[in-house]
Order: sequence, then C-alpha cells, then structure tokens
Amino acid sequence: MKIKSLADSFAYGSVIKKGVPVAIIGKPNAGKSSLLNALLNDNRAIVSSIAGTTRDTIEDTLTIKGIQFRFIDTAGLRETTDEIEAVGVAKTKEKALKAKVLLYLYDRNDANLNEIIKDINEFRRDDLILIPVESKVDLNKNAANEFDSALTKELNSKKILQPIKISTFDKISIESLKKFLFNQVSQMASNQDVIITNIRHYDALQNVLKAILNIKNGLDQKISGDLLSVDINEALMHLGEITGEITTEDLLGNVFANFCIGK
Ligand SMILES: Nc1nc2c(ncn2[C@@H]2O[C@H](COP(=O)(O)OP(=O)(O)O)[C@@H](O)[C@H]2O)c(=O)[nH]1
Ligand SMILES: [Mg+2]
Repeated sequence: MKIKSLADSFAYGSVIKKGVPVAIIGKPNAGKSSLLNALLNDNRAIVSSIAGTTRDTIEDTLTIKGIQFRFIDTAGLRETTDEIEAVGVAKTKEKALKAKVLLYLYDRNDANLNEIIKDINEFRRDDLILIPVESKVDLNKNAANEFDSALTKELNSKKILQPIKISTFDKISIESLKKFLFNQVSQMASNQDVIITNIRHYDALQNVLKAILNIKNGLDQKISGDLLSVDINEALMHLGEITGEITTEDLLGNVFANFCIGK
C-alpha cells in the first residue's frame, strides 16, 4: 500500500534516522574540528594548526535533550589549488546547502569582517538556522571594538542571530551552545517547520493507515455503509491534519484512487 510506504519513509526519514543536520563551517583553523570533538566529547576529527587539515567531511550524532543532531565537520572555506582539498571545499558547500543548522565559526583574533559578511550572505537561507560562532574566545585580548559593532549591525540588519562565544577549553561554553542549539531547533519545530511536520505527518499517516485498514476489513466483511463511514471520516480527518483541507465527500474518490484501497 502506498500509504504504508509513505508512512515508513517518514519513520525512517532522514531527520528521525540521521538527526538534525548541523554543518560546522568557516575558514581553515577557525576551530571547527575542535568544536566537533568538544561537542561529541571525543577525538573524532584531527585537530592541527595546519590550515587545510580537514579535507573530507566528518559526521557524528549526538542526542541533546531527546533531539538527535548530526554534526558535520567540514573542510575549511578557502580558495585552494590542492585538488583533494578543493573537492573537500565543494563538499562543504553541498553539506551547508542540505543542513538545517549552520554553525559559522570565526576566530575573532584572525578574522576578516568582509569575508565573514560575504560567507554569511552566501550561506543564509530562509529555512536555515544560521548561528555565527566566535571561537577561541580564550585568546581574545582586545576589548569589543569596531569589528564587533560592525558585525552586530550587519547581523541585525539581516535578522541573523548574534554570535555565540565559545572556547573549546571551556566546557561551560560548549554546554551553552548545546542548549542554544536545542532551543533553536525546538523553536523551529514548534513553528511547524519540516522536522515536527514530518513527525506529525508520520503520526497522522499512521492513523490514516489504521483507519484505511479498518475500511478494507469492513469492505471485505461487507459491513454497512454507516459503519464504514466512521472509519472513512477518521481517515479523512487524519489526512486533513496534513493537508488541512480534506473535508468534502468528493475527495473520497481521490482517497480511494490514490491510496489503493483493496490492493
Ligand atoms: N586557544 C584556542 N585554540 C583553539 C581552540 N579551538 C581550536 N584551537 C586551535 O586552533 C587550531 C585549529 O583547530 P582546528 O579545530 O583544527 O580548526 P579547523 O581547521 O577549523 O578544523 C588548533 O591548533 C587548535 O588547537 C580554542 O577554543 N582556543
Ligand atoms: Mg578541521
């Protein structure tokens, strides 16, 4: 039955199975691999002061307060003549496009404002939670300056979140980042974004499926139309939870045609 495979596809759908994709991007040496390791509390990715160390993407999952996240460490964004690294950078952009959340890392001690603004403008999308992350704050010696105010202004004007400050040497900052991520994603979910919609769709589809099986059994057993209509209405009601518009009788034909009752 089509509806069953549809429901199954949601059950095994990417978000549920693989976690909310969170891509960690930024210049080489911004501290991306260190952040991945700190989040996972594991030496998953190689960390070094040599720019271009991470060439391929590295992914791993972590559950934060019941939501599964899939963190993706990427090759640093830079022009490169190294063939393998260039493939890595292209892959970074691809991962960024598919991510639900982007952690854009920059090291304020080694940052170029125009570059950050250019990157942020390149990656921002309406359906993306873009979180600027200021890394290595343990190294910050300078007080807030024009860099900070210009970045704040730019982010505000684009309605992008203000930077979260972290140091991978400071566990508390990493825990705060995790909390922040959880809050952002659960907020997105309650705003009826894809994630919860999928879970709701999945639930609704399961209910539709149950009702349709009842209808099928009812038809097999030749029960009365009145009794059948209870299950038909049930199926329509749950379909309506997805489409918000299935209420009229003329859609019944559609339901029967599209959902292959009896097969
Ligand atoms: N002081 C300090 N150094 C850091 C921090 N995070 C990373 N580093 C160092 O920055 C360099 C680059 O880190 P890495 O995680 O490999 O950066 P990536 O190229 O963005 O993946 C390494 O020498 C790290 O030890 C931090 O929070 N504070
Ligand atoms: Mg790296």
